Amino acid sequence: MLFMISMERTLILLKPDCVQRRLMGRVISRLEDKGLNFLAMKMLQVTPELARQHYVEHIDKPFYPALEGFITGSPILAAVVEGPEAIRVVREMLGATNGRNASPGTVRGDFSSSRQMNLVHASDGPEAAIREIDLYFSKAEVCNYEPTIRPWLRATDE
Ligand code: FUP
Repeated sequence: MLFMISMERTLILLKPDCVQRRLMGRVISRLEDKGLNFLAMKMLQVTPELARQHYVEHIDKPFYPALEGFITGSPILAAVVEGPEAIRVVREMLGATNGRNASPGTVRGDFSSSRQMNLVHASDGPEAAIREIDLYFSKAEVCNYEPTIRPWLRATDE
């Protein structure tokens, strides 16, 4: 049967450390090399209000003030990425939250030695993905297209 694997969209943020360390291209290349499809992308500076909306479940945690200072301190790149099971696949490509615990071969395992400065955010589930994509992008900013290379990325039943 066609389309048994769920096509998903996820929000990724290349955080201030990723931008400042000139790692954007390498992270984007890893996701493109995997066969994921970029549907939207923009740079912005996160405001304290947007930070509070994004990290709403962490607002009362002791580390929140430092996290807000970090995420609002310098520009980020936000993007929407699509692919089969993209939410899980991207999270696994990033590795554990703390770069010091992340496996070699993952983005954080290869490039981060920090819990806070872990380079990239990715949505952790389908509801978070919808909520977060909506926080950063209008409907008109998300391009809906089928990549022409599609037949060479996966079999027709996946
Ligand atoms: P993740 O789902 O991997 O983004 O991680 P969490 O939702 O657990 O945490 C959100 C962000 O808070 C992470 F990017 C790292 C940061 N953080 C800290 O700065 N200090 C902590 O003690 C825990 C998390």
